[in-house]
Amino acid sequence: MAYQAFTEQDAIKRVRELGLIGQEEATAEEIGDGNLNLVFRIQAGKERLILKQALPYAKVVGESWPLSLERAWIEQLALKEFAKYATPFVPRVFHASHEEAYTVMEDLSHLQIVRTGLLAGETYPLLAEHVGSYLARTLFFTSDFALGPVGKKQVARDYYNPDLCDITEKLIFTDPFYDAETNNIESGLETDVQQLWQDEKLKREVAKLETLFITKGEALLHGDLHTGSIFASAGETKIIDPEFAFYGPFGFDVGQFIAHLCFAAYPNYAELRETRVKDIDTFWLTFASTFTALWEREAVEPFRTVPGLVDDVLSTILQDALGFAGCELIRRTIGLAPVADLEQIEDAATRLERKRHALRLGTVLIKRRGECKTFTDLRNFDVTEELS
Ligand code: SR1
Ligand code: MG
Repeated sequence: MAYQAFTEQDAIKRVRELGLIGQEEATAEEIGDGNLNLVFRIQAGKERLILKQALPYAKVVGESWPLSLERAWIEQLALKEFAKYATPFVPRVFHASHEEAYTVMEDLSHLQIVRTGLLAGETYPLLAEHVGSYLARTLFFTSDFALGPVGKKQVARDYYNPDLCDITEKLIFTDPFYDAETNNIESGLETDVQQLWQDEKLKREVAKLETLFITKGEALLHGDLHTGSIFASAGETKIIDPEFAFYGPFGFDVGQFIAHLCFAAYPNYAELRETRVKDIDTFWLTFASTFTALWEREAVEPFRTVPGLVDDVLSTILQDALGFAGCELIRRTIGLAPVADLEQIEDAATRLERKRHALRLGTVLIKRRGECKTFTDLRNFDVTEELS
């Protein structure tokens, strides 16, 4: 069937034709609050489903920013690929249509989007551990270390995702560092932003990180792993929305998640800072220990028994991740897709102070990531000078 954007009734009709619901009365609601897609929640008796359909443009900007529909197909392939290695953390896919650019999947409305939950004061005691385990498993098992050179390239063939990589290259690695139209700079931040734009050392490091993002095809990435891409409860975690999936550097997803744990402290920094630092600790320790255990058990890498090699791999992942986290902190503060963690701070002076903090923290992480060869270095890292 040729592509057209669905209405609520179209969505119901399609899942009925597929036999995913019966003839009973059904309702559908468009609940998409992201930047790119339509998301319908369909209810028929006790059955609840999600139908997600790509639009041929970026919803957040409008039809002036066309986008390939291919991302919907890539997203459902990635969900299935990730489910092989991290089943408990991935929503189930029931059906996908390449032509009509939609996927029908498990409804997760018994869980909450993590960013929304954290803003409402919710806690997710297992979140950091779950995401650490999910990333170690999905990244390791889609890499050369597990698949070998032939197997990895066979998987990588499906994840050529130019439009979505272009968004990331522009919105994360380029526009925030120039006076670009897409930027969204709050009044009062102009001096800080000018300083950032004049920082040639920073731009030099950002350019290197962008090159890593473009060229270092180590593993199948989620590609947009922020707290709005995660559903959770106290005991369960599901990672959704991998439409930005492509073969990129191990450190990219790791760094994005670290950046969004930092953002999650800003609504109440004095109270939340320590908890979020502990979350980053737990996340990294779970990631590193799971990755190391998989390496020892499953790696097909001929050099896998060389002492210290896996530690060197993890050291590079950490340094790359800190640089990517820095870029994400900066772009969500002054770029096109801001985060509620900062925007919902009601007091203007506090909001500006936290945004300045995010810009400085991002800058320090990018420029000084090379000093953090181990996580202990990061724990001992004195950022007070730059952040005072
Ligand atoms: C035009 S899309 C803007 C942002 O939304 C997505 O979630 C990605 O983070 C992208 O950079
Ligand atoms: Mg998304």
